[in-house]
Amino acid sequence: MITGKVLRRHAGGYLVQTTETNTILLCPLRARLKKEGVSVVTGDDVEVSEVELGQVSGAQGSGVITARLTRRNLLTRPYLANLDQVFIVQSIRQPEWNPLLSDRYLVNVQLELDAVRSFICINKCDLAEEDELEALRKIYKPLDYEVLFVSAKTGRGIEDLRQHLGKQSSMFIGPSGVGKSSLINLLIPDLNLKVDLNEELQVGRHTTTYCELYKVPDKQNPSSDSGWIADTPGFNIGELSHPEPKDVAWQFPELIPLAQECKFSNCLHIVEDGCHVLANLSKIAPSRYESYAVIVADAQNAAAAYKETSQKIDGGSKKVGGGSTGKSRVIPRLNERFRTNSRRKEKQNLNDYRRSNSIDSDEESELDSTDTEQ
Ligand SMILES: Nc1nc2c(ncn2[C@@H]2O[C@H](COP(=O)(O)OP(=O)(O)OP(=O)(O)O)[C@@H](O)[C@H]2O)c(=O)[nH]1
Ligand SMILES: [Mg+2]
Ligand SMILES: [Zn+2]
Repeated sequence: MITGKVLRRHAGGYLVQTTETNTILLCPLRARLKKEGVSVVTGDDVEVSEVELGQVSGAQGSGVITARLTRRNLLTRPYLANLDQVFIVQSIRQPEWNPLLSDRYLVNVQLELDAVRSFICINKCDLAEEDELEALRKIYKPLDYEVLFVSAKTGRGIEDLRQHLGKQSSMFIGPSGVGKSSLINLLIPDLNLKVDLNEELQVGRHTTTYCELYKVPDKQNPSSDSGWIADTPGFNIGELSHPEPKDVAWQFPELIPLAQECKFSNCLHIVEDGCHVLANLSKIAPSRYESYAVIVADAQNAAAAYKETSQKIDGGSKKVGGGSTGKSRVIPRLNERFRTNSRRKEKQNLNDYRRSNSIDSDEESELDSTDTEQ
């Protein structure tokens, strides 16, 4: 049996690197798997058959994916499977360090990938003063997040980063233009990933457009098994799905012990009476509490907007039939303009009309109409 790792989507199939020989094969998904709705994403381990060697589009041969092996985990934004650790990459300048971004990525990764370790990797350190870097480390280190200072320009911290990558499956995640691809180019000689050539740009240009996995060589021992790193397209927090407001505090390690002492168990630590977090704000880094409050507020707004939309949809449908059997159907409600009055509505109108004109019910029986609305 041949197994391999999915590097990325390519030309109607996937590039798969075989485990034994490191051969890169272009493999479509077997039709049966498609029918069964089996999804395959970058990072998945798969079984391959019908292997034929020889140059094909961007690969050393071809094959067919016949099974997806068990997935350890799956991140949905971006789609990546089987991760051991995540490096949240931001630059200190160009674009400017943004605490909310890192905190929002941390919350998302923690919620989706329970047991996966996150690192904060600050790039373009050649553009910063040491004390501002240390100030950031002081915020995150006590929370058990390791902070790495690197520069793809000067090479600072690259070997330390390589040590941390080790033999694990890792990914770089972060906004566009922070230097994710530049760092991978330093880690893997001869790779030459496309990077943005305009160094002064304050916002990225989305140079990387798909997720791809690369093997990172171990410099000390090039023949030994190495780890994987995924380069990903930069994206902003607006593209992430919102957590439930009540789940956010559990993703802030410094809030958890304080939150246990709040008066109400459903306290969101924003305005509530008897909130132990609010009473102890001096113990939390201001940028971290600010991030927490913004993430909760955004999540609440998203939940309210969703509720409003779903109510609007409900208002546009109605239940019909079923009686006491509970087998009613939901059908769309006709727009007011196209609706004929129901018999009940007609009777009501008629009674109103009779009352206001003092007419006896027997006299006007021909005013009854039929119900044409379903
Ligand atoms: N000064 C400085 N510039 C850097 C450093 N690392 C990367 N850059 C520059 O930053 C720009 C963006 O780098 P990329 O590697 O394309 O960034 P990216 O994160 O991959 O961006 P996307 O692919 O758009 O998500 C390029 O012009 C790099 O030359 C660094 O350490 N210092
Ligand atoms: Mg890139
Ligand atoms: Zn509270």
